[in-house]
Amino acid sequence: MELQANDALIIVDVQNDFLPGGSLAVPEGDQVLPVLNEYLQYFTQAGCAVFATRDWHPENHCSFREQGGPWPPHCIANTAGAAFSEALALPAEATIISKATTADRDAYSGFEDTDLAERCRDAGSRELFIGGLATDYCVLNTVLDACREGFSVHVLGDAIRAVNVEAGDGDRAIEQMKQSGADFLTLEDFRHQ
Ligand code: VGL
Ligand code: ZN
Repeated sequence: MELQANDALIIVDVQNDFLPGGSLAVPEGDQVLPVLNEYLQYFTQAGCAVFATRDWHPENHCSFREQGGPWPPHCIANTAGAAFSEALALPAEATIISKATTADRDAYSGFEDTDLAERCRDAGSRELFIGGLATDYCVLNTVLDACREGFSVHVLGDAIRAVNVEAGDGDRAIEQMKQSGADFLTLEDFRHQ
């Protein structure tokens, strides 16, 4: 894989609440950290734009169980649980995209109610490389929106993990992303060049 400077890396929701010990921990979510850090080296070396999305909910967010939603409270803006993992080597130049920031709306996709598509186009990016958490929610919906927006989408298959509320959700999400035109890569595709 030969990266071009106008390719963009999108890291989805690598926040403490989605990691082991967090309020909505994704099984093996921490396993994406060293993998994403290696990808970050390749993308920053190539001069690519890096975007990091984050779930950034108010205390009374509609997705929380006490409001009738499906999830325990998670990623409440400005709390430790909403912070990016300390173990993620995000460069200072990374652009942070906050989503689902109002009580009445949820957004699994980093493109929903944000300027992410516009920012990718402003960076001259047509090829987007996407990894993070969780495969069956925010990665899935970010990838589907990226395909709909007309980007050429590459999922970093070794840098995603699923919640799997129902067994097989992660595998079905991968199938859906492939059906929508995304292809899947791993670190092996970037090594030994
Ligand atoms: C997510 C569940 C609730 C995610 C966000 O980032 O995949 N999942 N909110
Ligand atoms: Zn959320």
